[in-house]
Amino acid sequence: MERTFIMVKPDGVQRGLIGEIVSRFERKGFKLVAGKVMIISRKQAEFHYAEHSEKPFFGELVDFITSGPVFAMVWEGDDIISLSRLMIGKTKVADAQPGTIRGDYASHTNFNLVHGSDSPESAAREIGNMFEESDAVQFERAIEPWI
Ligand code: IDP
Ligand code: MG
Repeated sequence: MERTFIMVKPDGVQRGLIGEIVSRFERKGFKLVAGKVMIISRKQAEFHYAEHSEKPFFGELVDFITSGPVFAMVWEGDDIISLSRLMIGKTKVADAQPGTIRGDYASHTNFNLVHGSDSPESAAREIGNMFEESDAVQFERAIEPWI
C-alpha cells in the first residue's frame, strides 16, 4: 500500500473543482486519509518545488502556488503514485489526454489544477512538508471498493 500527496492548486480551488477532483480519486477506489484547505508559505512552496529551483519558471511557480488557498491531501492505495499521475494527466497541457483531470479541465500548463507526487521519495517529502504525522487518520474500510 502506498501513500501520495495530491494538491488541488489555487486555480482548481478558485474554479470550484475540489469536489470534482476528490470525486475522481474516490470513485477510483483510493482512500483519503488527510485533507485540508490551506495557504502554503513561500518556504513550503520552495521546498515543495525544490527540484525546479534552477528553472526559469521557478519564481512564477512559487508566486502562483502561494497566491491563494490550495486543498492538500494524502491518499492511499496500491500503486497510487503511478495511477494518480495517470489520472492527473501530462504536465504540458498539449499532451494531457482527454479523460485525465488536466486533459478535461486545464487549458494552460501554468494553471494545470492539480499536483501529484512522482515517486515514493517525493511523496514522503511532500507529505512531511504539509502535514503532521497525526493528521493522517488510520482506519480500516468496512468494504473495499474493488469487491
Ligand atoms: P508535474 O506537476 O506534472 O509533476 P513538473 O515538471 O514537476 O510537473 O512541474 C511542476 C509544475 O511546474 C507543473 O505542474 C506546472 O504547473 C509548472 N511548469 C512545468 N513546466 C512549466 C513551464 O515550462 N512553464 C511554466 N510552468 C511550468
Ligand atoms: Mg512534479
